[in-house]
Amino acid sequence: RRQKRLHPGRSLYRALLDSVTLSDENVKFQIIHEDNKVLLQVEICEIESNIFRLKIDEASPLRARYKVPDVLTKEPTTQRLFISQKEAGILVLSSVSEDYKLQVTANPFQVELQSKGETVLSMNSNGLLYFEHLQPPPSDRKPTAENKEAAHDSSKEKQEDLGLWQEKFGRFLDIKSHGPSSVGLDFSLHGFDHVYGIPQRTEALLLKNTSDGDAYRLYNLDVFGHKIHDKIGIYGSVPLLLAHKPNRTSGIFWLNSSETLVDISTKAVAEHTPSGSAAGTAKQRAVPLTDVRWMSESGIIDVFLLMGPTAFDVFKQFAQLTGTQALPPLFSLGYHQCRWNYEDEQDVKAVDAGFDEHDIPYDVIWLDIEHTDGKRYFTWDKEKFQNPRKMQEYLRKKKRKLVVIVDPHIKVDPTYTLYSQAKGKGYFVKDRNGQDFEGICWPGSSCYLDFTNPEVRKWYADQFAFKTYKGSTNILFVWNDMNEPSVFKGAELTMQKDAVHYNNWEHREVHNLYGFYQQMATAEGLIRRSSGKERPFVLTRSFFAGSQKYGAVWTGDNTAEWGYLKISIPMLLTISMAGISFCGADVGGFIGDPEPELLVRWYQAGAYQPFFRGHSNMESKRREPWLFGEKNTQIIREAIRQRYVLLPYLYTLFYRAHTAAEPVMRPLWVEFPGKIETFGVENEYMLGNALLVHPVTEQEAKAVIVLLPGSEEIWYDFRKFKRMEDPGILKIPVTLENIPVFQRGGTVIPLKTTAGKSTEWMIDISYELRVALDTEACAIGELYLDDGHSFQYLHKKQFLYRKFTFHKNILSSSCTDESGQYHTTCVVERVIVLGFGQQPTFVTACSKDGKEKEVIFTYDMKTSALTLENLALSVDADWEICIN
Ligand code: MIG
Repeated sequence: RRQKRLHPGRSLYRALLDSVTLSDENVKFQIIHEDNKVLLQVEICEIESNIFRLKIDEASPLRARYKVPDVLTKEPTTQRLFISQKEAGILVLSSVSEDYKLQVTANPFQVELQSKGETVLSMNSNGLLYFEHLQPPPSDRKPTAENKEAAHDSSKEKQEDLGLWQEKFGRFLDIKSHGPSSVGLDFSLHGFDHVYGIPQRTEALLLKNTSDGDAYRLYNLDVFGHKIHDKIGIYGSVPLLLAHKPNRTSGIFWLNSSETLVDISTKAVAEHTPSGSAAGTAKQRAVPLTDVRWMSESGIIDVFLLMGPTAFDVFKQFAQLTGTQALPPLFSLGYHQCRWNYEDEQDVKAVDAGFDEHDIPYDVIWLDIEHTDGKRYFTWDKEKFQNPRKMQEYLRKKKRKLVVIVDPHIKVDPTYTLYSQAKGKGYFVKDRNGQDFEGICWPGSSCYLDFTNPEVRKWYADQFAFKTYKGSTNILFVWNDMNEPSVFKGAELTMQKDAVHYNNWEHREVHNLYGFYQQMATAEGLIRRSSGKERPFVLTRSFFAGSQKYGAVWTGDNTAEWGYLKISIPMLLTISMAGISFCGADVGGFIGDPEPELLVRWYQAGAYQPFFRGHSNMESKRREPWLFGEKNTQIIREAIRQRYVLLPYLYTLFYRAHTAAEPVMRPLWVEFPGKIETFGVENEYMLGNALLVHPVTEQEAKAVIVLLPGSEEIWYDFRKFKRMEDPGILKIPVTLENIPVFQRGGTVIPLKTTAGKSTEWMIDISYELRVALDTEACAIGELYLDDGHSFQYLHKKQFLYRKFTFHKNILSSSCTDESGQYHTTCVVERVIVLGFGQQPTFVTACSKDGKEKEVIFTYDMKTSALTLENLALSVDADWEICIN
């Protein structure tokens, strides 16, 4: 409300260019507000690989302002900027390469960022830089003339209006003991009218103009039964916005963990382009411009400008700052069966047996809050789970895993060790009076662990040690829920902003980090219980920038309705673009009962999404995949089996996400950055660079309208192998059996030749390579392989990273990364070449040692698919297949 009183116009901030200092790390200068005369310190630096950072803090604050810790993986490596011009109120800074220039205008203060002469973005050009300096509370002020005025300002009426020192929210009173401290800044993105990002909400892929309504909000909240198409933030926040135009992608990363609002407005502006003629006449054309205004409740301004220029560069730049996706253990890419709740040991065994009985693969069964002794996490209900270790041994023999829920609220109960220990050590978040903050959650009265404290995180991590966590084994992994944090009967169902954390920071400063820290501590705990050997799996509901380092996220409590299936695609794409590749939505919809058709369609979509878990609410009917009649069981079985067959490709994509920050699931425009028709597509997506997936999200659909982009591309039906006529917009008939999936010409996809009961049952199953030829009859692809669960790939370089190239009718297998070694007896059994021009006469396979053998093949004239069988070529060796 206070910031919104500042309207676009001439900024009252002026840069004091005399104060400029330049070092290897940064350029610093001060700016002053013409009215209140408060000095702010501006720091600009260039970070290697086309990132610029702008920081604004008070020059001499009354007390330190909150600066988000632990999100950046390290202090970024800076590059020296040069002053290339300093005169008449203008300061121009150049990067070493001279590709980028930052032009600082003194009065009013503005910064413009140019790339090779092209203005990409400017800051404070709408004059919306806003910075509330810290002040002593009105009661402490000496009655000077100026302060009298200030005291008058904070008269009761004004206070209630603007909430400077306290604010009411319903029946809640937020006391702001440090007073107003909000910050804000505007950015103009030149030439851009497509913007994306800033999860999490149930919204479209493209961010909309907010001028006629609410701003986008980043404030982690537990919104049960959230509506579709709402700008309010739900469980997680990543303050990263992406902007795209045909020749450029840029990103703005606003590093602030307090409640944040983002206003967006796109318009067309006239641009003068000097013509070449000597007369110097200027042409005018309308170009788009997007204004983005960020406003945060507190903290400092610390913003990273990710200059791309490609989308993949922006993803890398963001990962350079916040880390890449953790490499998941392979089992966690299988199918997960969850429910609130699987009742007891018998229930777990029965569900497990059901999968085998119905020949449906799955990897993990989940236990929700009811498995505990009265919602005391790290314990078991003694009646229902009398022998949790034995139950886990049973699952282990079946080569399956268990995930249990561990929430951040701790039951107030002096006989509960976790509570009494934490209480004794002072590990809970405090209320504004210094008492342990108590809220209501599942266990009733609860305290909340202060995960912002590193000592608490260490202690918490230790709780996962096998000897401490009774009844846990190394097949048990963890699910962190309710970590926004959710506080029943709290303001907006969360913690009061005036609660107090480690180092006396108020909750308002750290709110959006709470879930991030819990998942960090949990992942650390799972790593530590294995003495650093095993990869953790932790699913979290709340998240922040950088959560990708610790595991997976899901989209929370969706509803079993078609609209939620549909919106899950843009939601997952948005989370993926914000660095978190390992994401998924509850298959079937958490709330309510899906009709069988919806459930089937959801399984078919989920099978081609990164995190694949069926889940359902307590009140909903049982929903195991075999409960909906023979035909539906058959279709769901097939969808899940397709997922398992696809795992080698998916795991390879995760390796790319882990090492090169490429999102596993990505919007079409990322792969086709020059094709404007893809920019808003959100009903289909790319899985890696090779598969285009178009889930069916309409009831009783007989056909879907698919966009196959790229006039120079060839697309193949992934199941029927046939080449699609021409790219463009196609009407594709559908049946309930399948959703449309297409392979892009020019790619090779590694698959397993069949599915098994779980990922661990599939280790020895042979591979198939799906080679889809492009217009030049070429294709390339990769396969990444390791033990699937440990850190040996990292510490001992025990992995295989293979490359498959199809060129001039030769398919060759070679090594992509010689530094890695991993032995497998697994073979490539089958190769299918899609779009092969004519029936070959003979085909041979030769290994590097010169052994040659003839290959059995079949050629299908109708589809032009060439199938090579019984190959038995080692996965870990070089070889060639020659087609004549
Ligand atoms: O508000 O633990 O989103 O997946 O089953 C309900 C019970 C609390 C919310 C999670 C949901 C989970 C449920 N939890």
